[in-house]
Parts: sequence; C-alpha cells; structure tokens
Amino acid sequence: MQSLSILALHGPNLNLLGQREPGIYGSLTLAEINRLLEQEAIKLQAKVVAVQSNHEGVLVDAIHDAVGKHQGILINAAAYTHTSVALRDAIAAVNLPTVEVHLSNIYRREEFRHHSYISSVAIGQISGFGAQSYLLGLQALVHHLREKS
Ligand code: CA2
Repeated sequence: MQSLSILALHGPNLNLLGQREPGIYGSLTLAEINRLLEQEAIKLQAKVVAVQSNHEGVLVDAIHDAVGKHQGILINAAAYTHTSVALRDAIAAVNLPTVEVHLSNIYRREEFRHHSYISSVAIGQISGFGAQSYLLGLQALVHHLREKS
C-alpha cells in the first residue's frame, strides 16, 4: 500500500490545551492529541507531521511547504477558522485534500463561530467530538486519498 504523509496543522491557542477550559476543549494536551494521531496513522499505514502556530503567516507557510511533502492536510485553524481568508486561499492554492476539524461543536456555540472560511475549500468537516474529531478526520482523509489513487 502506498505510504501517505499527512500534515496536521493546529492554530492559535491550541498549545494551551489541557491547561485551561477543559469543559469546552477536553483535558488532553496537544502533545497527547498528536500522539493519538501518530498511533492512528500507524494503523492506517500513514504518517502524521504536526505543526502548531499562533501566527497566521506561519500557518500559511506550512500549507505552502506541504506541497511535495504531504498528500493531505488535517487542520484545526482554531480562531482563524472564522477570520482568515489567507488560510482559505492557501488551502485552495495548494490543492491538497484538506479535512477541517474542531474539538467543540462550533454550531452550538456563539454565532461568530458558525461561519468557517475553511469549510468551502475542505473536502469535509468534523466538529464536536473532542480529540476524537482529529482521529475521525484523519481516517476520513486517508480513506479519501486511498480511494483517489
Ligand atoms: O473547537 C475547536 O476546535 C475550535 O477550533 C477551538 C478554537 C475556537 O476559536 C474555535 O471556534 C473552535 C479555540 C482554541 C483555543 O484553545 C484553547 C485551549 C485551552 C484554553 C484556551 C483556549
């Protein structure tokens, strides 16, 4: 089976996971979520490279750099989900299959979280299942990539 590499991108403040707001975002740290993703990737015969940044431009650069290195992108753009045309344009430009994930159900929260700039350039979105959103998103992305090839 062809080996696949997935870029897992984590947006602003997700480095604080496990330290604050466990009621909304769960008690796992980002390192623990990344470890779960790596384990899931092994089961799927794929690999995951994780990047977190609090800076929009760093995330845009990471999306550009994914070309030729990764076959797909799993992204929790965090607050930039609701604000960033730059991230949306970067995803559209690289044309790599992208799955959007959120820990919380953004549609059950404040109105300003209901719109995502990412969803229209993603192949799909998973929202509301805590850390499981990432694992479900990874499964969906790998299945999509395998179906394509
Ligand atoms: O539910 C998600 O995954 C979000 O992408 C998380 C973002 C939020 O702005 C989106 O609307 C939904 C916020 C991430 C902030 O993470 C924190 C973690 C611990 C403590 C404080 C913030």
